[in-house]
Amino acid sequence: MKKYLFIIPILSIIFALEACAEPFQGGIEKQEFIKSNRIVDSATNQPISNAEIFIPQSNFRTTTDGNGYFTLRADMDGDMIISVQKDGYRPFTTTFLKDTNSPLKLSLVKEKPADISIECEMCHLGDDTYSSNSANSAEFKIKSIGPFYTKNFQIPKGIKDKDCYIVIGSIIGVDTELARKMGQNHANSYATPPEVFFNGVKISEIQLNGDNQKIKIPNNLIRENTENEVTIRTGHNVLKSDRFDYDDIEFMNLSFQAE
Ligand SMILES: [Ca+2]
Repeated sequence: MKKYLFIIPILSIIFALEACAEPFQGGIEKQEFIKSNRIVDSATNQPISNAEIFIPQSNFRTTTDGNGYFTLRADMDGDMIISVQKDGYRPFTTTFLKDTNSPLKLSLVKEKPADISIECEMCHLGDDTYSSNSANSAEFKIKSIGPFYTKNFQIPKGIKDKDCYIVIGSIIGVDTELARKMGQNHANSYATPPEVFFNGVKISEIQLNGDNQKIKIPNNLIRENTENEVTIRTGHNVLKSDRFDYDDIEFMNLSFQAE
């Protein structure tokens, strides 16, 4: 046993030297982040195998192994949205911050009968012009669909007396004054907050970037057994005067939940 204890430090030194010998490529050091991350069931804490992980900004996909582990082999040089899908569970997104050093442990919540997924894709709102100091601008890879997103979806009967929410899985790029105060961006100016409308009535303003933002829907706005409309309109820069500038934002995983 003593012999092995001696060998391990030697091997460590050899590996450390190997790591130092990593060649520079085109003057840029090749960097890869390899992390052991895990996905579990929020109620039982049991690992979830074969969950699909997707990072739209880098087009990176992987799945969890039999013990719920997954590895990120992406050049995570900025804050990015990680999306997780698994049958029987609510679609899940989380914002991975570039200075995150510890492995991720993500908890998925079982799908409920009243859950309605409105949008799984990542959406970019704005005009595709933004400062490099804008929150998360380095991650914008998807072309803008314009200043607003709108979608109709059916709400079944028997929902009206429950607590109903529009849930935004993750949102990045919001450049409000509050987001700037909280250190989420370093832009010189700021923008009005994105607004959320339900059946034509404004129900919320989004002041900050982040995950799992739940917006309560007033029950009198909900139409049962027919189509309902949700709209997200991005804000605009308040200090620029030479041209109208929409705030460029991205969101992913929009759903309706009743509890
Ligand atoms: Ca813009």
